[in-house]
Amino acid sequence: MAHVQNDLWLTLDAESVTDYPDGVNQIYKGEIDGMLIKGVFSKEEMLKVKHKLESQKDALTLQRRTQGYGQLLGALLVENQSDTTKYFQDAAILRDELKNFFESGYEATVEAILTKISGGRTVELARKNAQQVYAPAQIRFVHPNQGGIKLHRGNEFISNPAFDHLRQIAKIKDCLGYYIVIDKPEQGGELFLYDLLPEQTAKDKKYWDLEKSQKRSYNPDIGDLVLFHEGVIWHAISEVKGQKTRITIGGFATLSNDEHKIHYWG
Ligand SMILES: O=C(O)CCC(=O)C(=O)O
Repeated sequence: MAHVQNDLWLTLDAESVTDYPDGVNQIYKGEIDGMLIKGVFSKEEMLKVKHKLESQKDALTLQRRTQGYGQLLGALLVENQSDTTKYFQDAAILRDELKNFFESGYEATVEAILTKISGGRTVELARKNAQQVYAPAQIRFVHPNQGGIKLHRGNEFISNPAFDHLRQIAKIKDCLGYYIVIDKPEQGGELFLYDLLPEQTAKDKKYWDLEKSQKRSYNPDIGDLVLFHEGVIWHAISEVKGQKTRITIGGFATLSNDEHKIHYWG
């Protein structure tokens, strides 16, 4: 398979992303909704990552945080509003731990793939200064029978003061999201995109009938990377079924305000 194009969604091999050299900007501008890039990490590497996550669980400096859908390992930017001190401390710890988890280099691999679709822009992990560097991602554990990750989109959260610095350097409104599958559940855990929901404020969403809404679903495999218009398109992760937890690692990406760079963070 070289690539398959359905409406505004692309499914491609990691080698074929070069067919979309300005892909990040095309998603940012809404020309493409997203892309599923196959085999960015090998299944063997992801299996090792999963084993390390499990076997080193209690030895890690960072502890998993409980979330509605399960657990999160990483730094949480919106945790303390404008006080991002703890965020940057946790981000530094996570960056070190990712070096131990990913033999191939997590940041190097993500940057290499984003660079191929960056329109010639430099891809850089967002940073506030030499000491305060954003985390490249969060690791999300979606547990079985907990309802999945509820309907949301990035633009709901960007007025949080935690984003004040990012707002100065990057176009965080309408930004992109990405995630890579570390382990798949037996059933469920698909990404659902809802195209026709009203453009209302987030508080109205509890009244929306998601069952009846038009939706598309994507089910990436272990090692695949999904990059999509996370800030704009309402989306959810369906409930996980079976015994296994769905494990993904991901974050956000967008153009710098001067459009010379692509910044990413988690
Ligand atoms: O599957 C994931 O890691 C989360 C995907 C998602 O909901 C997001 O990126 O906003």
